[in-house]
Amino acid sequence: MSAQLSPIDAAKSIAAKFAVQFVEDGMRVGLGTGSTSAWMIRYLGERIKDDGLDIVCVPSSQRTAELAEGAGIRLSRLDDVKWLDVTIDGADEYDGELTLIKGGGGALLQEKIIATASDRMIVIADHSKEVGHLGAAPLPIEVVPFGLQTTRAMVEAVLEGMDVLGWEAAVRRVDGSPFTTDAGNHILDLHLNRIGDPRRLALALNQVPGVVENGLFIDICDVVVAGHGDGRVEVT
Ligand code: ABF
Repeated sequence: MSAQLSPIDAAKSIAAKFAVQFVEDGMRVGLGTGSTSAWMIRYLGERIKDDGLDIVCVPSSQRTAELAEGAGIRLSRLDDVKWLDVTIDGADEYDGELTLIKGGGGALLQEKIIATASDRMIVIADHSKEVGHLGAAPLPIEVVPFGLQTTRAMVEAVLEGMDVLGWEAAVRRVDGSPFTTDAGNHILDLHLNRIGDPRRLALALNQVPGVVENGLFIDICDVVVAGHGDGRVEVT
């Protein structure tokens, strides 16, 4: 690890380095998206090169596919491998039950598909992502482009009946235009401040017709590897 890394980057890097030790020869591995996953991809590439690790990986986004190809990682499609042994991915927040908010990077739909299609999901994060209650980070939801503003209004109406402290659904924009996901959809960022009942909220959001998926990962994550800036790693 380079000496000039910030404490946050050092924490992400050490978590990623620790987690790639869980990957064994012959495994089918889901690759997450984001800056912590970028470290993981780099370390997996090193294990392939240095230890002769023989694995096949499914990327959760186009960005990750490009990084993995650059690291010399063999890629496949989920439909070709059908099931994964393990997925390693980052998160925006995690709580004591290992419930997650994901999707800050806009890849939540494919991330959720590969994590759910895995025997094991390992989250890698800097320890500051741990929270007592989810919701300080915005909760992203992926929505179809058709009727975007109508869907947004329907989502806000759902939020008013939920145990949350904020009710705003904001269209994520890049250079003034709605952000578009790899699947051609848009993202609404829900500013909720505190999510009292993640399970009820996740179910209610997915009932809105234009909503494809929400960024709450419930009963999906098995292990969190949290890194600290001083090189310590905690496994939960
Ligand atoms: C992805 O990357 C997302 O689901 C999550 O939003 C984000 C975590 O970002 P980072 O690793 O850059 O902190 O895993």
